[in-house]
Amino acid sequence: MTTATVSNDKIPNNVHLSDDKRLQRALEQWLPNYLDWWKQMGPEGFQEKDVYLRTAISVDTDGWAHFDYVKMPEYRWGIFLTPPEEGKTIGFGDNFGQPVWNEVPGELRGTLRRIIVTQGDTEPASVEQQRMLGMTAPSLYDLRNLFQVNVEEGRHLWAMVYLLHSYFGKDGREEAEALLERRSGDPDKPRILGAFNQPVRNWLDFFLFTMFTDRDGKFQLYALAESGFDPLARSCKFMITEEAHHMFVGETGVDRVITRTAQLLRETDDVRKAGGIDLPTIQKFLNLWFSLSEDLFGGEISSNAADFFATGLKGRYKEAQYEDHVALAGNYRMPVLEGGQLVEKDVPLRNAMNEVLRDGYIDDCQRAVDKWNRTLEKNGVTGFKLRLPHRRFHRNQGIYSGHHFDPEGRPMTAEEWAKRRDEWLPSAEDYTYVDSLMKQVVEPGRVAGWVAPPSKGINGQAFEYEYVKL
Ligand code: BYC
Ligand code: FE
Ligand code: FE
Repeated sequence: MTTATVSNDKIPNNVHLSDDKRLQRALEQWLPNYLDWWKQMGPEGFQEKDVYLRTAISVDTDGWAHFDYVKMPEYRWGIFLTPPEEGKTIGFGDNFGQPVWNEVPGELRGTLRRIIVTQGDTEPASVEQQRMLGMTAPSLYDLRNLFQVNVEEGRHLWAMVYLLHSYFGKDGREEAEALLERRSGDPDKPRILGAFNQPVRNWLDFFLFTMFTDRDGKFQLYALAESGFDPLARSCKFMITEEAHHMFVGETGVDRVITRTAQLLRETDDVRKAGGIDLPTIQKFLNLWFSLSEDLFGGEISSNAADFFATGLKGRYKEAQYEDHVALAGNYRMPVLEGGQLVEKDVPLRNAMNEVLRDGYIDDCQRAVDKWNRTLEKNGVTGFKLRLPHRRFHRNQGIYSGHHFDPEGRPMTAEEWAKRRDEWLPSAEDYTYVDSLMKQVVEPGRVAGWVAPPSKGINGQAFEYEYVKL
């Protein structure tokens, strides 16, 4: 299969869409519904503006993307899968070593559809969560990055809808419609996973969301890139390429906020008075988005996860790094609550696969936090370090949900928690303050007072570049 795209197709793709007229028609029918959704729920206020965007045009490692001015509704959302590999076999589970599937095995149909729908649902959800942020962008550069993330999440939805339409017949088409009907935060038709119903009110939320929540995306996509269902594996593999920029926006976004805060701390002890975001507030937002994102890995002890692994639908992060791909032997030791006490328990490894994936995620998050702390140090802040709260802190999924723990992971009563909650998570007053800083700054080269400019622009352009033509 070639990786070239046929540029005059309505839907850019490297899957020979024009050879499958039925599928092409089905997707072309979904397209206007998608565009209606985008216009209604996509970025508010900038649909007619030219934005300097990256568009995926192939899966070649160099030259996969093209940068140019595009109006967002005219973005060419395409379908790209990494090329199939000759003789590829399933890398884990009970079917280890068997050839990968290019059709859906009948007995796995329901489970696989569910995984694809869950993955697909997060993509439009995040666009919905972020739709008002353009109104308060701290710079033209940030405005452009927001829209870049948004259009690519739109493309990720396309990637999952392609799979639903191609491999799941009528149910797949119905699921594809339903992906456009659920709404983030809507009590009657919410998005599927918790964090995707949480408001992203301001740019501090946004930077922490792209840092922590998109990073769950990275780990889930890596796990699905191992799938024995090869079209899913190949779709996710290419999605990871785009994901790197989303996490870059988050990680450097937070780094720029703390850089600015550190500058203000040289002049004053009262960062808020100087219009910055004080470090304790940043820590609380970090605690919130890290814990919400940890929940996205599901329960510590999960028969779903065991089934996904056993059947070969979802592997581990970079499965090749493990020696034993069957994982029938061995346990994962974890502290479990029994009668209010934490007791170490051995859990069969397959049932602990969510926790294994979460471990890798937490390490990756810690690496970024260490980097932020080096930024603080370099900028003369010695008395404060950011830190990840304990994995038991503020959890709403899994064995620790329904219980209370402090950021060190120590159990506490509901009364103590209620008393101290606002020390650890953003209070209404913290939100009011951070929201009050959010004023749109869009003159090229200017930046809001609560965040430092980036060290460089996008695609070799200067920070002053006119990333969005207003
Ligand atoms: N919220 O066995 P359990 C991304 C449900 S992000 C609500 O513990 P399982 C992106 C669960 O569904 C990546 N419900 O969990 C980022 C189950 O329900 P049922 C998205 C939850 O199934 C930023 C029950 O609780 N991709 O791409 O092992 C911007 C018990 O489940 C939650 C994926 O998630 C939650 N947080 O694992 C844009 C990959 N957690 O069956 C995009 C596909 C669990 O009792 N999904 N539940 O009704 C999966 O692999 C799994 O569904 C999960 C859950 C890892 C999410
Ligand atoms: Fe995505
Ligand atoms: Fe993303």
